[in-house]
Amino acid sequence: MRALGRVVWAWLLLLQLAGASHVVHDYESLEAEAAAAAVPPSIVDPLMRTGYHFQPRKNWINDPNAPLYYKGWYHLFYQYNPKGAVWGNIVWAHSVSRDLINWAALKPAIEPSIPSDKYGCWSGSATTLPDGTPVIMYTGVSRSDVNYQVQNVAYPRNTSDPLLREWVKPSHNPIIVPRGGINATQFRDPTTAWRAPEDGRWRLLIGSVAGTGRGRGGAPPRGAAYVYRSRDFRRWTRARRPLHSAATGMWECPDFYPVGTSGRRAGVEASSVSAASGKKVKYVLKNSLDLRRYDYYTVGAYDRAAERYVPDDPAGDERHLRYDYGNFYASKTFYDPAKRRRILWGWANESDTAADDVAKGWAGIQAIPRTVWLDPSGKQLLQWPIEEVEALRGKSVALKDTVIKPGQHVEVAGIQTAQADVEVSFAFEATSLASAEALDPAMAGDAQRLCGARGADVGGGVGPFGLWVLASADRQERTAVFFRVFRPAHGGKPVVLMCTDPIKSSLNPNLYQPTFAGFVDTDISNGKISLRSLIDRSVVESFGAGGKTCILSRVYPSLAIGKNARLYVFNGGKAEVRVSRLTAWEMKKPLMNGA
Ligand SMILES: *[C@@H]1O[C@H](CO)[C@@H](O)[C@H](O)[C@H]1NC(C)=O
Ligand SMILES: *[C@@H]1O[C@H](CO)[C@@H](O)[C@H](O)[C@H]1NC(C)=O
Ligand SMILES: *[C@H]1O[C@@H](CO)[C@H](O)[C@@H](O)[C@@H]1NC(C)=O
Repeated sequence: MRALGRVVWAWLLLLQLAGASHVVHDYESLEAEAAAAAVPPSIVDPLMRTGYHFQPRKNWINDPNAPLYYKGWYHLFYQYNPKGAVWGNIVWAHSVSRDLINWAALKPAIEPSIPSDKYGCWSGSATTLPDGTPVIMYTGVSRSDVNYQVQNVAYPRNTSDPLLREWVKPSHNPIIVPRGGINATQFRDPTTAWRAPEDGRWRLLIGSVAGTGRGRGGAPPRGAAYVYRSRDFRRWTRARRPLHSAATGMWECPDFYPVGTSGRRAGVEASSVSAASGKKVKYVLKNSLDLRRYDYYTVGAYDRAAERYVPDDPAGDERHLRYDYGNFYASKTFYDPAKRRRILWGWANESDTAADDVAKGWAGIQAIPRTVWLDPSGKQLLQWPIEEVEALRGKSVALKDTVIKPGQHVEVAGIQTAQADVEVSFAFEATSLASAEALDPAMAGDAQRLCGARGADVGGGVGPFGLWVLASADRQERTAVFFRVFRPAHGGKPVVLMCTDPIKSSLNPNLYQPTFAGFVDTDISNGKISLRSLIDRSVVESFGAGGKTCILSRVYPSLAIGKNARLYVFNGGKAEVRVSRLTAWEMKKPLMNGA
């Protein structure tokens, strides 16, 4: 796989040289800026580059595209700039893997080559046809002046090739164009199609806005997911009304899929569900909100006859359930037939400056793929890193039954923790819940604001307790991942907040370091809660309460790099907290696209 990677990278290098004269103006000025700016040396330290998260050897990446499984291989395509570390010149880069962890880069699968994608090959999805052939549908930009968006298809040239190295664009492209009042500049990111067994027709969604795309009276326009139907995957007609819409601005990268209601982890393939199948499912509709730059979802019902989706919670579109409360965008799921699970891929951008990215030569990673399934409550999803990532675990250390007194911290020593997988179970006396902080009603609906006001260093009652990761020996630098428990003003069950606080994560002042937070819908009355954090040099990906609340944060320490990175458990509350069990593993490096 390595040799393969090298050939491909040599090829990409050629491409880069050949295309050097077309480098966009933006990029040139950023390069000059990078040279002039004082980029802190730690930013370009190779020990800051993530190791087991998906990324190419260099350059800019964004959305994951068309994840699929074919003849023993997982495929991931993604938005990629072959010419630099900022957005532009986008092609569909292509990598293959046996296990979703070790990756080999192939040559780009889709590049601008026809009139209907001449100015851009943007995001899209794959659908497996009944004969097993995967087909990709993606957004092409066909006019440069207004970013005019249409949808194209591409098929494998050789279905005997498990690596699907070559993709052909049939001459009937584009196959969907913005007609009937659709704003052509806001019409993109087709989903995987599903086929209703009742009538044999395919359906898919395209992200857009309702009407002209202008909001009323200063409100954001209505984001919409339009349904297109086809018998032959070639002629598509739009259903009159969108599957769903809400006044949250342009919807990018919609995703729509069934989840089983049994509480089990098994995934459900969308075309296997029909009125007659007897499968007990709910549906998830996810949209990437262009205005807010986060991925929001609701759980609800799919009315097949009306071709409409109805969230279970009528206020769901405004309640803001998110896959991840940190840097996580343009995500997409696929059904993995090999292990019968649904897997979520999402893009995490950088939090440093564009000039830093140019100096580093790379920008963007994909989060560790997550298995997603419906929580037994039926109200939200659960997410957990795919089991394959555990194959990277090496040397480990453990803590057992360790009490962390109020105001104290304990170091987890004995392994390197710049790249680690940490699982911890916390416990406290249920009686200490009486000492939990009162919840300010003004912030009861806004986790991020609450955590901004009650960060890791503000003393509390029950919590803040959790981990300091990527910490320097003197703890001057540290990123806190923690919980805090609140008593609601009018009684009721305690409210649990999960936060990542990077305010002290680096001495470098030029970073975007917001506090990320989400509420955890869990019953804490038994005094127990768990946390898992995947640490990979400049990313910390955390899963609270078994995957109920997830937060991915990018951090760039200037001291806590490589062997100097430490890990601690801390307790900033008044109540004693016990670590029932903590295990931390060093993480090994997988094959990563020839890097
Ligand atoms: C198709 O792929 C198979 C498997 O990689 C290969 O043996 C065969 O030569 C390919 N056919 C063509 C026409 O490229
Ligand atoms: C289409 O959307 C763009 C925003 O991308 C907006 O500027 C433009 O006014 C819209 N066009 C029409 C006809 O409403
Ligand atoms: C990631 O970068 C930060 C800092 O530049 C921006 O504020 C975010 O909008 C951006 N996220 C996405 C999804 O583009």
